[in-house]
Amino acid sequence: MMGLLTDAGLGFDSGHATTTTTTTAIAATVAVVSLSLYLALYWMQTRKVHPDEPPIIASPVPFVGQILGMAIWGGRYVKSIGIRNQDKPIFTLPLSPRSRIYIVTDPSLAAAVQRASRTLSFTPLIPDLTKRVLGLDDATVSIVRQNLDPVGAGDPRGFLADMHDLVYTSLSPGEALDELTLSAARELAAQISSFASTLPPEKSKGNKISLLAFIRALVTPATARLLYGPSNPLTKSPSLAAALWKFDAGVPSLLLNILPSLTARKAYLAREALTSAFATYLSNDSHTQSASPLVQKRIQTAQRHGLSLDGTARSELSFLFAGVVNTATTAFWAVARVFADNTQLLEIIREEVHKAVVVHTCDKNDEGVETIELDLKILKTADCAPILHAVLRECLRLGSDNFSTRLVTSQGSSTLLAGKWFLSEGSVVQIAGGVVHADRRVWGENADGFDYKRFLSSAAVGDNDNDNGKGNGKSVHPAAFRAFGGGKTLCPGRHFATREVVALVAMFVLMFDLEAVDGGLLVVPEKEDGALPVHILEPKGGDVQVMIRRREGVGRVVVA
Ligand code: HEM
Ligand SMILES: *[C@@H]1O[C@H](CO)[C@@H](O)[C@H](O)[C@H]1NC(C)=O
Ligand SMILES: CC(=O)N[C@H]1CO[C@H](CO)[C@@H](O)[C@@H]1O
Repeated sequence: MMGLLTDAGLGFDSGHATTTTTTTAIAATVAVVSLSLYLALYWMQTRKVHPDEPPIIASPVPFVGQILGMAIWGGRYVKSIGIRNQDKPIFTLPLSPRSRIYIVTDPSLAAAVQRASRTLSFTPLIPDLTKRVLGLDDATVSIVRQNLDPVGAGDPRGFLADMHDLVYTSLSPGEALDELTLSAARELAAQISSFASTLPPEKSKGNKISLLAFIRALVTPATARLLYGPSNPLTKSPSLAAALWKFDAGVPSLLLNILPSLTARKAYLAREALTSAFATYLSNDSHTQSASPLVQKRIQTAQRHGLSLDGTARSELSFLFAGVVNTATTAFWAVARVFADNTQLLEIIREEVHKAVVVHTCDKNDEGVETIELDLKILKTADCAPILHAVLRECLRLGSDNFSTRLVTSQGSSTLLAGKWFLSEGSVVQIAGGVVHADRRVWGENADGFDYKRFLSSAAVGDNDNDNGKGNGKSVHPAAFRAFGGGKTLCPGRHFATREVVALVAMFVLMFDLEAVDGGLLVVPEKEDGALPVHILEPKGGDVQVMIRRREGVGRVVVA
């Protein structure tokens, strides 16, 4: 650069020599100063705040580069750094000389982060996150902020702590969960049966559908109905189901919070439409009386803590969102995998599911087709339906690049993570699910590919909490499966979601045949990992078109 300028200067006639020399000198000075500044910044970003701070990954563009990388490449940015640095169980991305993000990629260190829930906590981040994403007003945020982390039994409990306990208790295995699962499966069965009755008789080519949109259109109203009862906002106004997905698509932009009413306009408008529909729903007792017991208790909890109608509406919108979004997208991957596999997976699953078909009635209904009656008890755990459950877990592993986020709330020895790593107060720690899920040392050489067999361990017992199957022939660390988060933020809906998706896939394989549009097996698309991963990843390149056909002799499905 300097050379170029000097050469250019020599080209001018001698009358301008002084000016040229001055220009050259200024240019040289500017260049030297910029270079020094750059080197100083570069050096600064490589400075640890403490000798025990995790290794620093420098960016060619000091500090700003990390943010730019995340903004431009989304989840792929941190994921690719993590994969390139797998020798480091934790590393530092400096955002400024003092603020940093620590990225954890090692399962046992992830477990240590989860255990240190007092000094590495998610809860202090909730008020700001929910404010951004849900648009909570100041009064609601101040209620959300109260007593976030009660420790002893006598400590006052804030709104979030109460809600957290309520949801975890209600969705744990037991009678209430069985009831909820039953109503979910009934809703799905009713919708699937009524769709099946619109399909032309078997042997035709079938109907063309967009698979992801189709499954979302099944799961969204079904979940709204089973949680919020027959007068739920989505049944009253079906266009709101689409609004929920517009809101979903805009969550990363709402999180970034750079002029959301412009940069996330569609999501913003969708969220407001949903909020006002929820407010209308909530203000009429005859609507809420038919909601599920869990939702009725949620509404009472909100009232007890003095949430406004608007605040309660937004809180319930977030619950419906949590209940729908990941479940629907996961169901899409599971259905696609089962029908795309060329290793007889479909036959194997059909055989497995047939164990749960209690009455395969011979009394034909009006249209001369049979009714399938599913017994959910047989499907709900991996004991009886190991392959279906393994397929689901493998879809979750491959589809989840989610980060578990924690704030470092105090400095010094109390945060020497695993007795080794210094973490600076006020920084953010993220367990990078995408990196852990891609780690060959954890999952084996075929970590990139779909292999449900890795989750068919003999230890598969009960509900799915402790079964991570086998990676490299050895059993996988319990914190290595990140799709449901972990520690204090472990998803309370994981059992329910698992059962719901299993029921949905079971109904699909029993009722339908799916093919690629030009015939032959479905092709499972790549996943879109460019966006900020706030949920199970979507297919790259848009939805998948498939031909759907009713299976021979099968008319409708009901749930026992
Ligand atoms: C396949 C489906 C699902 C997946 C992959 C999933 C995943 C997750 C993850 C990763 C988190 C933790 C977020 C974090 O660490 O920051 C979470 C939280 C949560 N999930 Fe799920 N989820 C699913 C289904 C459900 C369902 C069906 C419900 C409810 C009916 C639900 C309710 C919740 C709630 C309420 C939270 C927040 C918990 C809290 O910290 O208080 N999820 N989910
Ligand atoms: C409450 O809902 C019921 C049932 O949908 C309806 O008949 C009634 O008019 C509603 N009440 C108000 C005040 O909107
Ligand atoms: C950091 C991040 O993306 N966390 C998300 C993980 O998944 C849950 C459930 O979908 C979200 O609520 C979090 O925001």
